[in-house]
Amino acid sequence: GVIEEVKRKAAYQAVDHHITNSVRLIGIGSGSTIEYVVERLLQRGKEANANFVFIPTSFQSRHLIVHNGLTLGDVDQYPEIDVTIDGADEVDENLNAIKGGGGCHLREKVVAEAAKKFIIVADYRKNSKTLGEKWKQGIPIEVISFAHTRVIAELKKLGCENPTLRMAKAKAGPVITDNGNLVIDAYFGLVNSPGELLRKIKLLTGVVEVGLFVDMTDVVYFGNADGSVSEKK
Ligand code: DER
Repeated sequence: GVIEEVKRKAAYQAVDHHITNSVRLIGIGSGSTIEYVVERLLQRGKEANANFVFIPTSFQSRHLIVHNGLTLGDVDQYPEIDVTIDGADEVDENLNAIKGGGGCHLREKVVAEAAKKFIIVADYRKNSKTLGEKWKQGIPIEVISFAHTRVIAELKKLGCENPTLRMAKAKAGPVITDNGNLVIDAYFGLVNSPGELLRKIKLLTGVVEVGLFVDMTDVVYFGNADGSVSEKK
C-alpha cells in the first residue's frame, strides 16, 4: 500500500545518504520501517556490506541482522558507533520523538545514544508539530513488574488520565519486553515540553526507560503521502 511504499522510500534515502564507506558501525533499530533499511542494504550485495558491523536494538532487530547474513556486533564490543537508524511513533517539529510502539525503546535509546549520528525514518503519519497530536496510544514506559501498579498511580498524579499496562495479543497477560519488564502506555495530551515530561517520568521509582527521545535526533526522513521524501535536520 501507499504507507509501505513511502516508508520504503524514506528508508532507502536514509541508507543512500548515510550508510557510506565513511561509516562502519551501524545501529539497527526496531519495528517495520527499519526492515526497508535492511532491504536497501541487501540490494547492494554481500561485498558492499562486508566491512560494516550491525548493532541490534531488540530480539527482532538482532534476527533481522542475523537472518540476512549481515555482520552482528554487540553494544558491549562497540559502545561508540557511527550511526543508528530507527523508526518512531511520532516526531515533533524539533525532531523530538515518541518511541516504544514496538516495546523496544530501552535498547533503542542505548544504541541511539551510542551513535555519533541518530537518524529516524518514518512515514507521514508520524510527522507532527507537537508530540501527542497524532500518536494517541500514549508514551511507552518500560517499568519493572514489581512497581507497575505504583507507577500507574504516580503517572495519574502527573496528569495522565488513564495509564494502561500494555497487554499481549498472542499470549495471556501483559507484554514482556526483551529485558523482562512490562510496558505502561501513558497519554498526556499535547506534549509541549518533552524534556520536562521525560525527566518527571524517568524519576518515578520503578521506571526503567521512557519512550521520549529528546534532543537526540540528527536527521529525520519522512515519506510523504505524495511519494516524495522530506529530510528534516
Ligand atoms: O518501537 C519503536 O520505537 C519503533 O521504532 C517503532 O515505534 C516504529 O515502528 P514502525 O517503523 O513499525 O512504525
